[in-house]
Amino acid sequence: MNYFLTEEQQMIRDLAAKIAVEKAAPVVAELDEKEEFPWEVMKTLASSDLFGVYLPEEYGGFGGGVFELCLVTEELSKVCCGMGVCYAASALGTLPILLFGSDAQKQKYLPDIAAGKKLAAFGLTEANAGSDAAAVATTAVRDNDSYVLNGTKQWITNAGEAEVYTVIAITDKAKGIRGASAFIVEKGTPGFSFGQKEKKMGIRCSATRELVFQDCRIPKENIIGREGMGFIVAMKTLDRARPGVASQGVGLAQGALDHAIRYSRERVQFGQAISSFQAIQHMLADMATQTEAARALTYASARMIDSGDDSISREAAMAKLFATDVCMKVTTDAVQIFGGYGYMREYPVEKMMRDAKILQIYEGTNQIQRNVIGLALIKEMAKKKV
Ligand code: COS
Repeated sequence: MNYFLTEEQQMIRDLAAKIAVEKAAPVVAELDEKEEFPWEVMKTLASSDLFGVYLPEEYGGFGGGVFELCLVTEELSKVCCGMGVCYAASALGTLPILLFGSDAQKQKYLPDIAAGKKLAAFGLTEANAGSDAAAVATTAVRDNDSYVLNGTKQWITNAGEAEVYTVIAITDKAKGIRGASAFIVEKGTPGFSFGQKEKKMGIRCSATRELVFQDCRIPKENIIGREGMGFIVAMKTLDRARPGVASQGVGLAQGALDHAIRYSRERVQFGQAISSFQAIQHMLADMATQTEAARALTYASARMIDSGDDSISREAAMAKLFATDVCMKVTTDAVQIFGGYGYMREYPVEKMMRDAKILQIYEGTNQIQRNVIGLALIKEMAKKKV
């Protein structure tokens, strides 16, 4: 399908695809097995200026937006969704600064992030604050010119590898949701440490750890926006990051579909390639149609965000929900087409199916996405007063 990419967008996509095929593909299985962070691939993305595609030119970026971010994420995820998330999660951690940071904060942090010299990470989730993002218990107490942070963030992507962390903490418990604030915390700050690397089902090359704050003192200038804005910072960040998760789903689904088509042409049963059977052709047709529909929705939501439209929660949630449900189905069907071989680690679709599952869970479960969409529909109708 023609999405009428500009010449620059085609160039970005092709460059990301080249890196994915030449640098990522040869090490995918090994890094998955060893659960090792893909630093070499990240360095290649950095030297090719792909970390700054969504950042303004004045901070060393390319001047694109969420759409460009999606293009790169999709190409990486076609080959390895774990690498796709290492890249996309850095943008998730950067968005609070980009959307709500002061000019001084942008000057200080964005150029290194755009150059890929520093990765970022986003710290919202806690043991008791997952879907219920407002239940955050980490505190930040003002003490003269500092804030002192205490608490533990859980399952933070890029934790330990990233240098810059945007963290949501409570500054005024009595105010509930309006008592949360967002902060920038740098790796190496005394009182800030990391938990053990988590052992995961999929996306195993990506790093997932706890962020542990024990009397961690940061300068008061590290608050993002004002006290009390933390929940809004988090929600608006997630709205703009969800097409990125959708594009992980689109890329991963496309990668699995490509493997399934190739395999069906090679595999001979009953004296002919299984691609000649209508049962297989119909499966491939559904996988391709669903993947393309997911891509169209993802691109449309990203373009809507980049147009500056502010009410995009529903569309971002739809893209994330649809693309990641499609991805789970397509990767499962790819394993089915491979049959017994698909279940073996020797073949790539086994990992792809494992990787797909997390997409329905992180950055808001697909049940939460349905809540967001449902509430938006009801609110919209109430506004129309019909
Ligand atoms: N943009 C702007 N404002 C938003 C918003 C958004 N997307 N979502 C909510 N808000 C505002 C609401 O308008 C409301 O403000 P008012 O009180 O002034 O009306 C306030 O925030 C509270 O909203 P709400 O009552 O809907 O909050 P809930 O506690 O019910 O939670 C959900 C809302 C479930 C949508 C939220 O907690 C969520 O997104 N959870 C999933 C979190 C997540 O994605 N976690 C993954 C880990 S991060 S990688």
